[in-house]
Amino acid sequence: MNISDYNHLRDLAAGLAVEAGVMVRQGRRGGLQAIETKSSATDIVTEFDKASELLITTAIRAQRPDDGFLGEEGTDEPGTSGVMWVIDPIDGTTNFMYDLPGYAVSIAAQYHGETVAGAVYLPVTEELFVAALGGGATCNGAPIGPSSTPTLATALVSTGFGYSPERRSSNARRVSRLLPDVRDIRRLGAAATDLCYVACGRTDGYFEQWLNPWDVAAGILICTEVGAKVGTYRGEAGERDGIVAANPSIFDALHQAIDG
Ligand code: LIP
Repeated sequence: MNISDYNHLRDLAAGLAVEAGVMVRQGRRGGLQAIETKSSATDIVTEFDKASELLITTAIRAQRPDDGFLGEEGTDEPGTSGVMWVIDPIDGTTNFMYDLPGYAVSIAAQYHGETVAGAVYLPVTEELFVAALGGGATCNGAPIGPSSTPTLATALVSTGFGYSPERRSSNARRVSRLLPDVRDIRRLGAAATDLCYVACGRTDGYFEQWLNPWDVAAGILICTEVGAKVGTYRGEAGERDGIVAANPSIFDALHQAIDG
């Protein structure tokens, strides 16, 4: 695979992220009918999460029958081509349920485990972030880049909370340690949005534990392609590592502040 293959996968992801995003935005206007719960009473899935995943997987399968899929709403197929599509059909479903703007459709293509293309579409603001490995990243076709905020003390940092009470408490402790040392904290409600905002300089940093590949695969590539730094930090109680992303000037300070 080379850059023109990555560009092709990026364009496919981008077209479908917009198509699915427009579908869910229009559907939301008509109200929600089917809201079910998943891992906890606050972890929800709507008929539009499922319809979005179906739209995306059906369209890719028609063009690329040998590719694999990993989707938040249950699509799990290994494929045989080496390409795996990692899909969050609505990242920020709670925002979507409450008709808040921060939700996103996130689609990444991985080749033998490496993310080579990604697209994140924010249907309400109609912003499409895309990246191809080695080819940079854009928002609505324009170049983007991380902020140049020089210190943690002047940084605006976003985070997110998992769905279980224990996970929330553990991140609340981390946030309460960090809060006196930063400009302020935001909880935007969708990891894909958090990462794109770091990539375009709307926030200076972001961290969260307990994320799944579909939340972050496309957003991480969008960050790294514009020079934002992305790393991991030790999760609480030996659990899954957290993800931290930031502009290069504050990355080390933010990483140090949350890792421990
Ligand atoms: C959500 C994230 C959110 C995070 C939640 C959840 P969903 O994804 O993007 O920021 O805090 O734990 O993973 O469930 O709305 O697709």
